[in-house]
Amino acid sequence: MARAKIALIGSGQIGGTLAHLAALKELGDVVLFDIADGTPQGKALDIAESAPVDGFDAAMSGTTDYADIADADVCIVTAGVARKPGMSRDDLLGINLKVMKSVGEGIRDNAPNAFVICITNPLDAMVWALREFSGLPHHKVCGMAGILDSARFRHFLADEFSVSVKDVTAFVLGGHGDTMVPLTRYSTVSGIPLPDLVDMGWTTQDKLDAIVQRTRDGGAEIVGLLKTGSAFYAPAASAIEMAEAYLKDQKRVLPCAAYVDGAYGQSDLYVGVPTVIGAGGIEKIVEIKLNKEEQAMFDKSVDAVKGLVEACKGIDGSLA
Ligand code: A3D
Repeated sequence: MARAKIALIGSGQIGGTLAHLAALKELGDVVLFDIADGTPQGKALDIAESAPVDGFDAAMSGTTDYADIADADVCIVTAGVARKPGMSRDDLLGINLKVMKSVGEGIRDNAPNAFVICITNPLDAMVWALREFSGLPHHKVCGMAGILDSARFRHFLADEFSVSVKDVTAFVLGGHGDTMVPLTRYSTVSGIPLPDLVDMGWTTQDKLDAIVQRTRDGGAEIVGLLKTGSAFYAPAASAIEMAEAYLKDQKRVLPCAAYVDGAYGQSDLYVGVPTVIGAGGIEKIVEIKLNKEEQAMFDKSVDAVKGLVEACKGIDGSLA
């Protein structure tokens, strides 16, 4: 059977890391695309030259021509600009919306059967716009954020409890922004929910609240440290988990920005929800029962996403 083809649209910090991870995991042949001529070609060659050392079989190439992503099985989109200190994700909207238009059209014309994972910020609005511009089916276009936000939450919790990250599960819902909703009730250590762990004296409610807030601010914390850009190792690892679930039909239950039309009382919107990812793309949206407080937080997050989508429509009349 031929190898899968993975197109990475955007070959910056995340794009390069995605290429390296996809190669190490032998998920398929990788095509790096970027408008900055030389960057995708240079990164592709550099990673290809690591293959004899690491022992992976995956062809790597770099391009500035959309024709080279033809018939890709997966497209992961990181094209655009990233945050600098002091910027919010929403500040990127105007610039990255234009980028989503060219990327969406490039995918539509060259890889219309791909499973598309958007990472470009502000995530929930950009994945919505990318879907509109590409015209691909909604279940084949999604956004990466929930896995990253959950991973950050899991890391902080494992650190607090001095247990392995492998035994910590976490659930984060809603938009990828300051209003994201880390759900403590559905987050566990080996099945023991966080509120029970507070009762057991493993941590205090105050410490747990601080960890929830640190999770919400997780992206800004890295931006503040790096000063020149935003996180890229954990975002890339998270998107690779989604691509692998699709390519290997793993039916993984993963939180991601998915098209919601009916579930959670929402319609015609991309927002972070638990999903099942397999060969059919987003095969299912898992609708969990939220309590009043959680529902209120989710609604607030949805409102923030809706505001950004409206702003997109205001900027580009073809989206209205
Ligand atoms: P960066 O290293 O700047 O790479 C972006 C790349 O996109 C650059 O190489 C640009 O040349 C390229 N580019 C710009 N315009 C186009 C275009 N029209 N077509 C093709 N390529 C283009 O950024 P990065 O890799 O660090 O981040 C990429 C995006 O991911 C940014 O928007 C970040 O805000 C976002 N991001 C999202 C998350 C989420 O969890 C959702 C996390 C971290 C970063």
